[in-house]
Amino acid sequence: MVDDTLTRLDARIAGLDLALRGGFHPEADDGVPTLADGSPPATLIMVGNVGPAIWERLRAAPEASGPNPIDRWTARVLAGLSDAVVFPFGGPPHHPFQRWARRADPLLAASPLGLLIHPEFGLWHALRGALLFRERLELPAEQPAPSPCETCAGRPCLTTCPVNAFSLRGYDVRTCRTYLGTLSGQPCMIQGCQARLACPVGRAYAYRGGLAQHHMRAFARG
Ligand code: B12
Ligand code: SF4
Ligand code: SF4
Repeated sequence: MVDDTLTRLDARIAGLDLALRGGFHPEADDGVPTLADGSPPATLIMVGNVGPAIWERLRAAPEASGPNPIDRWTARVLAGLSDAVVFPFGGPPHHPFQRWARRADPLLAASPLGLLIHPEFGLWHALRGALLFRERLELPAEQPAPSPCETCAGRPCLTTCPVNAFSLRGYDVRTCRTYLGTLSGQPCMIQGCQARLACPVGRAYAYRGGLAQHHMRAFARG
């Protein structure tokens, strides 16, 4: 049975255009920080966003003007929902959010781009915060599924980048950023990363317009 706390949290988070992305009971080697009194949290619940819905809400938020609007908005709206909250930003050192996200949701897998892929949402989701609870909450049992990458014909994410920034060796960040500063790089700046857009999975959730451009501008600034 799913815990009442989770049911209430789910409604609260959905009302913010965010989504609960699973949870787990941390072990010592998960690297989850302790609570303010030094005790280890018994439950971590991952919060993220799926698709572009978050953008309209952000545009209306007081954080819309000024630096890092998504991070500042997230910090405000997630405060007080749990015994502690930690964020993917603010490092280095960075909390291992992708590792935690895979522990929290067995449907997630690493894609060749370094992003986690979900069988429904594809590459179009992000991690916004991890809610830590002193209590051990009852979590739904999720079953893993094969990664869509395993059966992907042609792996277009690896062949679409005009400057071959993604390869099986990893992501050449410098080559990508340099290209984004050129005239030819403007389709990436306006529509989003062409390699990410080439993925056939979860296209209905792809970031569009303002959200795509916001992320690209933030990334290009470094
Ligand atoms: C540093 C960082 C970057 C760096 C370096 C990535 C790298 N080569 O390692 C740079 C600036 C290049 C980067 C870029 C992007 N990033 Co980034 N990044 C991070 C950050 C803050 C820390 C990663 C880290 O070092 N973790 C510490 C280690 C110990 O944790 P880990 O979970 O075990 O680490 C994993 C990652 O490092 C991952 N990884 C390895 N190589 C790459 C390459 C890329 C491109 C990515 C995204 C991840 C990745 O593999 C590790 C093992 O699982 C995370 C947030 C976080 N706290 O995790 C976001 C994060 C990984 N990024 C994310 C995203 C979406 C991006 C971008 C696609 C978009 C953007 N934010 O602008 C871009 C890619 C640019 C493009 N062409 O579109 C998302 C991924 C969501 C998902 N679906 O998986 C995260 C989780 C942020 C979030 N709020 O959701 N990123
Ligand atoms: S294009 Fe294919 S290999 Fe690349 S991320 Fe999408 S499903 Fe995976
Ligand atoms: S943003 Fe453009 S240049 Fe950078 S990796 Fe994606 S497709 Fe390549």
